[in-house]
Amino acid sequence: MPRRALITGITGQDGSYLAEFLLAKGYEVHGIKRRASSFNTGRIDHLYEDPHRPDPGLHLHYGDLTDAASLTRILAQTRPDELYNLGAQSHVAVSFEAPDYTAQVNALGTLRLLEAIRFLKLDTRIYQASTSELYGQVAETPQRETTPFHPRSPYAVAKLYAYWITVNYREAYGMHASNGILYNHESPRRGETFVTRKITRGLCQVAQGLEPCLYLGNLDARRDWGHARDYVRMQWLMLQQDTPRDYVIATGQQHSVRQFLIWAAEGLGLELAFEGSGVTERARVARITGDLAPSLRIGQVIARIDPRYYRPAEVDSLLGCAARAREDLGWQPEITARALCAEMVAADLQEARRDALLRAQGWRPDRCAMDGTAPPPQ
Ligand code: NDP
Ligand code: GDR
Repeated sequence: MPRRALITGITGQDGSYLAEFLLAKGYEVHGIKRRASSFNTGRIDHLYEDPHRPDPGLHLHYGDLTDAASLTRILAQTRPDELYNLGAQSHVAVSFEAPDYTAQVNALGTLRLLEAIRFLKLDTRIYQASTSELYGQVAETPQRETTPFHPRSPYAVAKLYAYWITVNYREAYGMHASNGILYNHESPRRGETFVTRKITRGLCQVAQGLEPCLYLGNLDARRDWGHARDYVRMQWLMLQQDTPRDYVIATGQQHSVRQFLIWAAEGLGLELAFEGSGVTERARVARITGDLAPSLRIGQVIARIDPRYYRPAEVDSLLGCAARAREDLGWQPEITARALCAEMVAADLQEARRDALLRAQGWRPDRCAMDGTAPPPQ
């Protein structure tokens, strides 16, 4: 019998890499997807087989972390050996706009899953997607599993509840439930509004003449960025241990948002010069090598600050120490932040070139793509 895994958040960045990883290991993979008014399975479409074929590896179920009935039904039907709770309202800035919903999904959604597993008496191992945002205003650097938490957003406070309810069910009911305290991890599949993807996608669009300028918030924030592919391997490893335990997962290297912007520009053959400060800071093109940015000229401003992207409470600096993961699990990240940035630029450049080509043929993005015919070239 193949092992059976259930993934919440399978349509997200991590869910898609984890599904790929588990399918390659021979798992029967089940995923929970939300009902949406348009397709939301773009990241896993390449994994999906016709469900009418005998023994498809991947099965999708409609459900929602705010809906205990759907979670209990899916758990009762699938009886998974392993549950990966990756589903979340995962955007920190958005959590200030929708704090109640964020708590419903991120905090109580986790409780609903744990309680359903307890009620159904399942012998399921549980991975909870915890986060470095728990440390928020950091008490020590680098942070490790023993560092005190000080969350700085409704997102992080909701994740704090999820962290502790996972520990509580482990201690109270002997469940095999573990928290992975993961630092930022990115990839070409990263959501377009997180800063790394916003930078790589935005700069590629600017380079291809699709947008005039990229607008960002706090360039001084520092993060410990890794690659999502490295991090899902660790999620699986945690559930293969005899004893459940919580782990920090990080690269141990820290960079600023400004540095990531500089790397992305370098990937396009651009050298940047920064001028101004605070909300007036901007980045100009100082030198161009190669032909990856055909629309740009020396002196052109390609990135500016928009204070709308500042947060009511910021997490200035995060840096993790993954010594426990290294010692217990033999885990080491393989991809550096710089290589990650290069991979993201390469993927976004391909997309921007395609869009530039379409635009040259008369396609205009100011018209709903679903309306069919594009307006005539101007
Ligand atoms: P994404 O935002 O890419 O994916 C989130 C997933 O959760 C999507 O599949 C989304 O569905 C689903 N989801 C959102 N709301 C609900 C809901 N109400 N019910 C069911 N599913 C829902 O996040 P990542 O893949 O980057 O992150 C995975 C997890 O890890 C998240 O819990 C995140 O908070 C956590 N984390 C992420 C880190 C990172 O750097 N990436 C670091 C630390 C923790 P849909 O596709 O329909 O929107
Ligand atoms: P984060 O990721 O909040 O760390 O949460 P994000 O990429 O959104 O922000 C990182 C830092 O960049 C600064 N920043 C900007 N951020 C965004 N989104 N847009 C901007 O224009 C911008 N300009 C500067 C932010 O202020 C911040 O300091 C991610 C998510 O994946 C969470 O789910 C996860 O838990 C944590 O990482 C670890």
